[in-house]
Amino acid sequence: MLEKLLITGASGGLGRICRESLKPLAKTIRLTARSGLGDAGENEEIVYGSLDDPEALAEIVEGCDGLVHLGGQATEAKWETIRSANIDGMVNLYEAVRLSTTKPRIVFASSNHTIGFYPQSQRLDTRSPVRPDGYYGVSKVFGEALASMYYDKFGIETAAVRIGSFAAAPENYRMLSTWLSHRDFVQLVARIFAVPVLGYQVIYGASANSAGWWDNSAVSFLGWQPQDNAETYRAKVEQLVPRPSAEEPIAKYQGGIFCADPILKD
Ligand code: 15L
Repeated sequence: MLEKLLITGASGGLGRICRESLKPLAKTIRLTARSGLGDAGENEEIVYGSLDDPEALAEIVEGCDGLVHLGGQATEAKWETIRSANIDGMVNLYEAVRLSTTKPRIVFASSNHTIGFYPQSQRLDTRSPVRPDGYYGVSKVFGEALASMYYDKFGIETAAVRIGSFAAAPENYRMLSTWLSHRDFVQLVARIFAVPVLGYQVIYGASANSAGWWDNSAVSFLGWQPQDNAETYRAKVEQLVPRPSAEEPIAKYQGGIFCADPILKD
């Protein structure tokens, strides 16, 4: 069991699920975000702070032996926003980890948008070259590279989880391939902290979807066996959502509509 597990971005959708479900992994859960965390529950600590504040981060990270990094910008945005949250913010966070006495093992919420421009007809494994679909995807590629370097140089271990579509249930045709259920994500995080040696790993964060595109066999040592399959929801999706034409980005590319995002300016 971990002594203290830090969750960044704890007020977001993924953060709220982790706040409840990751409790059994640690004696204490430390939650951080800029705001919106409410009152601390049993075995919880709340520390507000921002990824652009290295001094605050040093205090937030100190004493933690596990870290789930969900903070940062989670969709396409103008470059300044991406750079501040996902480039500078990642450097600030990894520096805080390097300089801490506890050097937590890290789960980094990377994204399928690191490989978003691959066609949906192609199956990928964790060694496939990246093909980001926007500034957001590029920033996650940077985050993965940074984590890899901090492992090789300083031995700080990271699992970069390329999350597909984290949701209670699949909501469209693409999500029949990309869906990651709440319970499968929670079980993946538990396995990442359970293995004696992690190193630096890339993992596709998707449930056991029959229509999935991603092969995690290189990280089978984690012993993660996703339980859910988006196929269970196919009939519901077919009933509720019009089928897109094969030429629409959502049906063509693994990153879906992110591939059609323009370069955003003010
Ligand atoms: C992501 O990386 C986003 O954070 C999330 O909002 C979804 O759009 C997801 O990818 C997805 O591709 O479905």
